[in-house]
Amino acid sequence: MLNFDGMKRKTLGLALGLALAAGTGAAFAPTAHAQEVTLRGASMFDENHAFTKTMVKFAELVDQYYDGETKFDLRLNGELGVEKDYVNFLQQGVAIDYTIMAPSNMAKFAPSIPLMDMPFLFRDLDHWNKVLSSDAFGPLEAELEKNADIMVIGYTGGGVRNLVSSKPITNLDELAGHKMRVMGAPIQAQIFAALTAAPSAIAYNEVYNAIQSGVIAGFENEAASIQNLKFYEVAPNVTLTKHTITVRPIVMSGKSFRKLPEALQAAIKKAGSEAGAFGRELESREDGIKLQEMVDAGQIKVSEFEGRDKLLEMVIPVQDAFAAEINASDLLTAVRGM
Ligand code: MAV
Repeated sequence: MLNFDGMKRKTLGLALGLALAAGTGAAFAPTAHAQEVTLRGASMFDENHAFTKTMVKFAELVDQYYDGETKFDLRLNGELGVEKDYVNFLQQGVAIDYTIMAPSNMAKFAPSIPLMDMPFLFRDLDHWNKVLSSDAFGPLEAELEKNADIMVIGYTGGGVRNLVSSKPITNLDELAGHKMRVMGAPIQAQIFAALTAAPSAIAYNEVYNAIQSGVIAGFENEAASIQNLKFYEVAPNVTLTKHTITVRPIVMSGKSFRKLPEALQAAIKKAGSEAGAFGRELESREDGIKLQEMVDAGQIKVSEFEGRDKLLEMVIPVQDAFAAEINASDLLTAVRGM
């Protein structure tokens, strides 16, 4: 098994994620040395993606804040599946101990959590920053912990999600009936249905083929991931709907966490929060740069969406209804008012 242990191997990259340990059960595995702990993480991307870099940073910080020996076994390139698999693993306390996850991929356990990444929630990066530095999402975290035994130990994200499609979609007429993939949480489909598109929930690792074979005509995503997974090869049109600024919790299985020494638990919480800040700065700073890199490389063509303000109007009632359904109307009002 290829491990990298935090500070000890800073030149992580290439060796990562190559080995598949057959039959790995519990990810938390005390090794031959009584005190040594191995924590397994998972990334859908390679070592260049902000999520992977954030998890590497997390490992370095834990190593810095904890005196004992901790090994980090971070599997890359979707070797352990995609987020909708990770959420099951974390809930059951098997296969992985920590990862970074879209709230909308945790909806099956905690119906309220997708409010965090509901499209058109944030006005701009300042608003997003303000909300993430408050404890506004505390009740949503609590439901996740109670229902799924999954702990939020930090927040990363900061990518802007746009429409990504095989043909240009630049106004409401072109959006009408547009077959597009959305994440699994019902609110995601409801929002895009309200915009008159034809959304369907498809697993992330099936999106590329679904577009290539014409089952769908596009999806929506942020620059870091479009670039990392080369979605531009099948969907070279990016329309700046800017409908989401991503919120991506760094999450850990409660079952794994409780097995750890107290001092390591404390180090993990501190490291999670700081790695989150690192990741937010990184991805939000790189977002526009990555979009431009893809333009310059002739990989994508970027268009504005005519009448973007109209979209906002169309989704407000859907956002309100969702918040009411999960008893979070006050929370939504508070977030909007920040
Ligand atoms: C991007 O790769 C990330 O935001 C990731 O967290 C999501 O799961 C993914 O998109 C997706 O759309 O499913």
